[in-house]
Amino acid sequence: MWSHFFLLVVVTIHVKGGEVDVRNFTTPAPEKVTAEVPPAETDDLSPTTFSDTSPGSLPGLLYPRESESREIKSLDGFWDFAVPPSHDVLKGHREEWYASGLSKTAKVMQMPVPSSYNDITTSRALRDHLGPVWYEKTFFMPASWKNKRVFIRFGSVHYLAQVWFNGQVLVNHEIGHLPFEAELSNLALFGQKNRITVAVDNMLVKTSVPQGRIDDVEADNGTVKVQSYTFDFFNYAGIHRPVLLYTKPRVFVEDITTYTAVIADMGVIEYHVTVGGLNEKETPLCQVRVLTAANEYVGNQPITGTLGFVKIPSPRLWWPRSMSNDPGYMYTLEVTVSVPNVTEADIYRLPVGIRTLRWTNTSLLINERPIYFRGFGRHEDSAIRGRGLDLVTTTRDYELLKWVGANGYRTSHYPYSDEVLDMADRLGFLIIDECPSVDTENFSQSLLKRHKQSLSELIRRDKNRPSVVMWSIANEPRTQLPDAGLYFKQVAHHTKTLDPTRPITIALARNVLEDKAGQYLDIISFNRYNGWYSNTGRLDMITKRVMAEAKAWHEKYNKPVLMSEYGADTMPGLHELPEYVWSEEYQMETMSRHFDAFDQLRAEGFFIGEFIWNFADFRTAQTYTRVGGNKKGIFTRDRQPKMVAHHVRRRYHSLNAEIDGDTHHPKDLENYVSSHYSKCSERVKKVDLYI
Ligand SMILES: *[C@@H]1O[C@H](CO)[C@@H](O)[C@H](O)[C@H]1NC(C)=O
Ligand SMILES: *[C@@H]1O[C@H](CO)[C@@H](O)[C@H](O)[C@H]1NC(C)=O
Ligand SMILES: *[C@@H]1O[C@H](CO)[C@@H](O)[C@H](O)[C@H]1NC(C)=O
Ligand SMILES: *[C@@H]1O[C@H](CO)[C@@H](O)[C@H](O)[C@H]1NC(C)=O
Ligand SMILES: CC(=O)N[C@H]1CO[C@H](CO)[C@@H](O)[C@@H]1O
Repeated sequence: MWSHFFLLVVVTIHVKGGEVDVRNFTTPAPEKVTAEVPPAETDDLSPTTFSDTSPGSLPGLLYPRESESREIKSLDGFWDFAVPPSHDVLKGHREEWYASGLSKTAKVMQMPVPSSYNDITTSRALRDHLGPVWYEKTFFMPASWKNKRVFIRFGSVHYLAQVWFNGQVLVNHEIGHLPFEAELSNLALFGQKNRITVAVDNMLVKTSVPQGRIDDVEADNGTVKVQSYTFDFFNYAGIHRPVLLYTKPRVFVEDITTYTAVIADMGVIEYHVTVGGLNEKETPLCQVRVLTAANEYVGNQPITGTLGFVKIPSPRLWWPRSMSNDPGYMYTLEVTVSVPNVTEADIYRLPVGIRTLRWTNTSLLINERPIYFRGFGRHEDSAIRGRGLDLVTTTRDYELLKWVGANGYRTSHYPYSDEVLDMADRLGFLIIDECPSVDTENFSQSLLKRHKQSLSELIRRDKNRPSVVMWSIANEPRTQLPDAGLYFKQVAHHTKTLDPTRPITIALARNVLEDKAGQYLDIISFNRYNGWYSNTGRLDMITKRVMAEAKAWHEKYNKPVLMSEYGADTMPGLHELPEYVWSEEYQMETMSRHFDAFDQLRAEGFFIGEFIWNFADFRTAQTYTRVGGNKKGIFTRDRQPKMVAHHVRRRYHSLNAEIDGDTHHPKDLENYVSSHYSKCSERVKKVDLYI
């Protein structure tokens, strides 16, 4: 069965420990799709199966950083690319396209990496392709790397990746948006050409994260497989993030975990270093020092030991934007490991921000000051590139986030790239870091296993980031379903076991009364579209409903509440008075009615933030409710402001001044009208504008 084939790819590789039996792929997908049938009897979520096993420690996966002991070579650029025909998607596997060079067996084109492959060509078949596509790159492995350990690291391949190196199975990875790596040392041809082949499969089924379904549908030329999913963004696929080769010495810094604290006027960085590559009976020497942002050592002597504390008198704390004149201050933790007189020293430099985080039933505090979030849900999405990392778009997005006065965002609906989060750390944005579970339903053990795995990999990657102040363990799951309580209890427990230092949330969307998941969270986030999906066109049915719902969530769970999504689709350039849905005026008034609710809620003491859906317009699957995609952005897809962006900007900068005492008020928030108006508007601000 189709869904079984999908699972088989992963299962077979795991079972055989690095040897894919490609004969398993030679059976073409048969007639009937049975994605709805649970693949195994263990898929039941019966209470007896509830005993959360320990999270299981993953090997470290530090971001590749150059140092005296580490070299990096990028494999980004054009790769050979081939697509099996839609009526025979397993052709590549059957013909062993990895065996002797893709261009020898298939018709290839040049495909840029990183990028999604969907929107680059003019081919409808490629945009809507379902199943594996093939990438290949040849490159020279430097002869000077012969005595090093060499790794290849993929920032993200969506959804399922199978990787061959010089024709041999290397590694496979499931779940897009998260990095993976594999060692090449024993397989590489040093000083010669090497070949890396990747099959990327975009199929989503009932037990993938996120979920989707595949149906057989009659078309003009016979039956075809059709992918559908309930989430509202296009399922872009490809090699989405950089592919890097890098070296380490034999004994190396495998992982670093840091925790920071402030005691009186003393900053403390607690660190745990895992050393990789040790032979039996070898004892590593681990030395740790801290550097300031100006690259000066703090203290005279390194601290020795794989576990320890670095004390920093009068530390410069990591603050979010608007809460400090110097947001995003980062120290560097310099870790050196070696087996003395035996191995070359490995040096790894990890950026670290010193901050504290604490939460109560009504607030989330950073450095003992309460946070009020003002920002967005976003997407990694741009024209032509799809979900591929694009540093130009990344930089533009942060420029716009600064311009509009936001202090944070949620990485809806999957983990964003390392590069994007590095900038959040440095610029002082607050991040709610979300795993790729969207619209979660049909709970099963196989789904739970992958869902937990996505959180393990997410936390392994982002645990040291000061910008990450919350884990979002799902978006809009069906928390009213009978198994939802049991399911999310386990996901929450898993997450808290991996990281007890950050609060967890879910962007909830079911009714307060029927929800079964909120009890396991630290903070309640909710998505609601008053005036849009409900009571469309009724601007007079927003403010009180938002307030009532936020209060109901707080009353039910006695936890801090934030509104994680609200908004209205808007066609840029469409103006209409009085306000009519899809017009710029309607979007602006929808926001205003929410702002009113938020200000009243803030006075209640438990309401901790407002996130507009969405930062920018983005691509979705084709449907009659979407014009070129979702248009709820306050910026267009090419990152220009809609009318409402100026309105939001005035609010966010006002909040920065009012709540955080931010003195960097932009001079151009208001355009000059007349001196009479300026005096008037001072008075107007104090009265109800909606009369
Ligand atoms: C979940 O199950 C329902 C009912 O069987 C089905 O309609 C729906 O498509 C399933 N969702 C997924 C993602 O498989
Ligand atoms: C129809 O499908 C067959 C294989 O099933 C394929 O060979 C043929 O090219 C298809 N025709 C069109 C017009 O797509
Ligand atoms: C390493 O070598 C130096 C000089 O050869 C020697 O002084 C030192 O004791 C050695 N250290 C260890 C741990 O063997
Ligand atoms: C927070 O809420 C919990 C559960 O509702 C309650 O037991 C606890 O006393 C509350 N804490 C405070 C400080 O109000
Ligand atoms: C997991 C699985 O079904 N593996 C099968 C792969 O194919 C060989 C024969 O070609 C079977 O023996 C395995 O059981």
